[in-house]
Parts: sequence; C-alpha cells; structure tokens
Amino acid sequence: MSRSKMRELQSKRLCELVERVYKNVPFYREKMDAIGLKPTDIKSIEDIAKLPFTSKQDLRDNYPFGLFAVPMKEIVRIHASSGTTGKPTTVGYTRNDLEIWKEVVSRSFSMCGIGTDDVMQVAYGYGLFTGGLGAHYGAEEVGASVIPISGGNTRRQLQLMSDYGSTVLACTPSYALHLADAMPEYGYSLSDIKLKKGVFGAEPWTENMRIELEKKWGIRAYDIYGLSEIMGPGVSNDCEHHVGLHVHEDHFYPEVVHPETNEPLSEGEEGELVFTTLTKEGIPLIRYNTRDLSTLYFEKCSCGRTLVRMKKITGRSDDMLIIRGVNLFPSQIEHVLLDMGETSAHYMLYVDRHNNLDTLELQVELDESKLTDTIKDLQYLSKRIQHALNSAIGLSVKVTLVEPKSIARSEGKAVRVVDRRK
Ligand code: DLL
Repeated sequence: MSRSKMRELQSKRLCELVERVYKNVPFYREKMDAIGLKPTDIKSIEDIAKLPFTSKQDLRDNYPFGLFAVPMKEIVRIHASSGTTGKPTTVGYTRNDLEIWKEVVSRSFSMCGIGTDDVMQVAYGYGLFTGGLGAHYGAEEVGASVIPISGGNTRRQLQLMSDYGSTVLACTPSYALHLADAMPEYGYSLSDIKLKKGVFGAEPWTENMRIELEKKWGIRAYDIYGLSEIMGPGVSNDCEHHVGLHVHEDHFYPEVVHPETNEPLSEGEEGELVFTTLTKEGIPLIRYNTRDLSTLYFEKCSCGRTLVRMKKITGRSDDMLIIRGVNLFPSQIEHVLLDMGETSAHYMLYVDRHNNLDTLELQVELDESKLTDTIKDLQYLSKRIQHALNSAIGLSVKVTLVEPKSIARSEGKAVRVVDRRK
C-alpha cells in the first residue's frame, strides 16, 4: 500500500476510534473533555498529536475492566500480563479482535516464510499470557501443523521436537538458548531434529543473540514483537532481511516520543514507542506508551513491504540501570559477551550500593567446551571481559565466572538483573 493510501486508511480508522471511545469509555471522555477536545476535532491521522497519552497506570487505575469499550457479553477472551508490582494488566477481546489478532500473527509468520509445510512447536506459555494462544491461532491460519506444547518441560520439548520433526520453534530467545544448550544432557544432537526456523520474542534480545541462536540451532531466527495491552504477539515482526520489524500499522499506529518530554520524534530518532489500536473493540488504547525504546523507518524494505519498520528493541526505558550516573541496558552486556564469544550467553547482573557507591557484578557462565582448570586462564579471561565491558560501557564491572548451568534458566521471560540498591 502506498504511504498516502495508508494515511487515508489510518485517518478513517482513527476518526471512528475516537468517536467510539468518546461515546463508550468514560475514562477517554473525561480526559478529552478536560482539554476541550471533541471527537470532531480529529479529522486525520495528523491530529493524533492532539490526543492525550494512555499509560500502564491508567490500566491499573481502571482494573480490571474499566477501559473496556463494549459490554462484557461481547468479550469472548481475557488475557493478562503480570507486572512486577500489583495487579495484572488485564485486556479483553471481542470476536472481531480475535480475528484481527489471528490475521496479524499470520502475517508475521508469513514474513518468516512459515506455511503449510511447517510443523510449529509453540513453546510460549499458554494461559493468561498472550504468547501461546496468540502464536497458536496465527500458526493455524498459515496452515502449519501446530504443537501446542506451551512453555517448560525441557526434556519433553526436545523429545517431541525430535519425534514430530518440528520445523519451527516459537518461544522466548532465552528459552531457545536453554533448549539448545540442554540437548546433549538429554541425549539429543542437531542430527535428531529438523528445525529450520525460530520465531522468538516477548523479551529484548540483541542482534548478536540472533546470530548465536542461528548458529547453535542451524536455523534462521526471526523477531516477533507485541504486548498484551495492544494485542499480544504480532504487533510487528522482522522479515528475512532483519532490518527492523514491520509494524502492522493498519491496526496499530506507531509513534516514537521523547522519554522525558513526550514530544513526538522524527524518523530515525530513538525514543519510547507509543501505539494507538486503530481497530480494536474490546479495549481500544489511544497513544499507549509502551516504554519500549525504538526508532521508526519509513523507507520501503528490500522484501517489498511498505509497512513502517521499528528498530529491534534492545530495552525498555524502565529497564535502564543508572550505575554511578552511567546509563546501562542489560542488552549492552549481552552484546559484549556474545561479541567476545568466550563464555556462554547465560549471565546475571547484580547491582549493589556500598558506601554510597553503586557496584555492578556480572556473573557469567563458562562455556562447557572451553572449560579450563588453570586459575591463571580464568583470571585472564575475566580480566579481558572486564576490559571489554569497560571500553564498551565505560563502567568497571566485577566479573565472576561461574560454572556451566549454575545460573537459573527461565522458561519464559528471562530475569537477568537483581538490583539490590532499593
Ligand atoms: O510479551 C507478547 C508476546 C508474546 C510478544 C510472544 C512476542 C512473543 P507482554 O507480556 O504484555 O506481551 O509483554 C510485553 O515484552 O512491552 C516489551 O517490553 C517486551 N517484548 C515483547 N516482544 C519483544 C521483542 C508479550 N520481540 C513486553 N523484543 C513489551 C523486545 C519484547 N522486547
């Protein structure tokens, strides 16, 4: 679709959306009334900047169903994501929402070239989390044979992958890494499996991690992005060129705003991703700030798609650590470790405060194939990691090498930071 046609479609959908929420959701009506904004003031997608933002706090304040725009009898599914604090962020879908969700996930999987010849092992969690069921219906829609195994139970994952000949694995990148590393322990090797592709997401992962997973599994790995507030997986996905994720912008209108001022930023500038759900009925969200950091690019992709692209997400603004005044994202550590390639990619960061000074300790597992007995070698390796981190992020980090498999594995989203300063 040409840019002008897309703007036309987005404009039409935005006007309808604003009408609808003004009429049906007191929260939006009050917010718009407070700034003297009428639905008729929104005439095109350019007018979106006039609308107020929505935040996770607004969802919390209206827990559980206060932002729903339709009566409960039209809601046919409920999902939720558990945050670190308090009540789960709860969302509801109408029948039509589920149709659109299926459509966008199937588009995402098509970008990865997944189709009727594939056997897809969905190892995202099934349940309130959107990963399992979201991937499931999209995979059926493209005609893949779906194995709804859900997350966890590593032995069984590998057994079925081998027995059923799975060609696609869908799970978090951290779980994909764990599954790959666990193969020898359960008596499997790459020759037992037929995996060709991975569709990984639900947590930040670096480009280096993508390369690592492709090497370990001998597959092509793709990035799927989404959040329950907006829909679930399938808000965007990368194609075989891996030059950002194509946003399904006919349904989810993206903006990037300055993290402090909320000012909309231009193409190519990094900031917080904000989405407006142009077609959602159950719980439409206007200018929802995801806190995920990204950049938008409008140039047509070599794959031929004209959909706007968002840069691979390497962190959320609320994941950013400030250590002695230096801003640090865990993904920067991951990048350095994988660049060096001398340890495993399993790591943990511990932040402490001693005598009013922030300290950072990195625990990283030794690579099984590179185990060494000499203390001198280990000291030399940790010194080199320390040095590489120092030159990459400008912080001195205490590096502790730990034994393979000693860091807790996650079956869903990985937890890699323990901040003990609070
Ligand atoms: O994680 C939905 C999902 C499931 C996406 C399966 C992809 C695959 P939530 O639990 O609501 O929903 O968490 C959403 O996870 O705001 C990002 O911070 C992060 N996230 C999701 N996908 C990616 C990704 C699902 N591909 C939050 N890269 C989002 C980086 C991601 N971060």
